[in-house]
Amino acid sequence: MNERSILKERVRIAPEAEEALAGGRAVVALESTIISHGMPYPENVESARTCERIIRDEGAVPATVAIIGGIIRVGLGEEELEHMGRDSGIRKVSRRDLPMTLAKGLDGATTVATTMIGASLAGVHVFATGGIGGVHRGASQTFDVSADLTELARTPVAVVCAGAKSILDIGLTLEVLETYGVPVVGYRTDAFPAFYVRDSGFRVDVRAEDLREIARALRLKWSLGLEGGMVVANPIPEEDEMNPALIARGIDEAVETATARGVRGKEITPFILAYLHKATGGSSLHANKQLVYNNARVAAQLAVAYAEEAGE
Ligand code: PSU
Ligand code: MN
Repeated sequence: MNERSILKERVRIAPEAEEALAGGRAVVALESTIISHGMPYPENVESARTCERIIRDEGAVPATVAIIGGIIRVGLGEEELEHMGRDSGIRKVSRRDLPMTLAKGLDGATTVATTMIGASLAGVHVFATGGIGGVHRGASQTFDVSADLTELARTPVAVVCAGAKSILDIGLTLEVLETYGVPVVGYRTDAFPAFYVRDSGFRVDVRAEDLREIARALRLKWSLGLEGGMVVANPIPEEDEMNPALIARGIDEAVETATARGVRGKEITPFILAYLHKATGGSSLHANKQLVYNNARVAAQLAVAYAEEAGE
């Protein structure tokens, strides 16, 4: 089989997204790891549906990315969203897991890295998520650096996120992004956000008030052949922000517990999220949902601005 027919067979774009893309209209990618491994059922499915609705309300088409039966799907139906949220056996698939997951015909939840790959194969350039992966605390010993960062260095997708969780070493994460040439733009903020809180204590490279300016920057970046993506940092709404000291304590505890129990590799992030949801009596889950909705809304507005920019 030649490359073109493999692409056709293994990357399936939902008709609604395909039509929008063909007409130069706005499409926003969403990830599925946040569904399968980031939140409990049934809130995960509910939240995925809400994101899709928010994106439509802004005049863009949502396209949740997942791997189903060895096919990269860009845009899921109701039943598939339910399947990704309900089935607890779905593996978390990052770039390195992709070839064997496809070859074996398995299902997979896509991380930020693999969602960027799926989006880019389909021609989608804007993606909304919760937080990106990054350099883990203690990475000088463990070498645990998320493949999300290398993906941002090479794949042309803008990722709208609430920064990175402080289970990570945020300072080192920002250093690596700088080395890789990934712009980190604060949307109406000078502070790089830390997921549950609006200010990580670190600053973004540059601030933008207007999404049209970010859309223009994307257009210019890719027109000049500068490969890779962009981080659009969008802080959690003020009214949903968690108490910084409280969440910091929870995260320290979660990280300690994970280490003590020998949780490793790709299990770390899901373990810590679940631990926090329990330890905070659900308030971290509430915050998580609200920040994702906020990102979905801003990503849809950015996708609309990008479509206008690209159409000019
Ligand atoms: N941040 C969240 N929830 C998540 C993730 C990040 O708040 O579920 C997921 C994303 O899919 C991200 C992945 O790409 O965790 C990073 O995992 P790792 O650190 O194993 O690369
Ligand atoms: Mn990791």
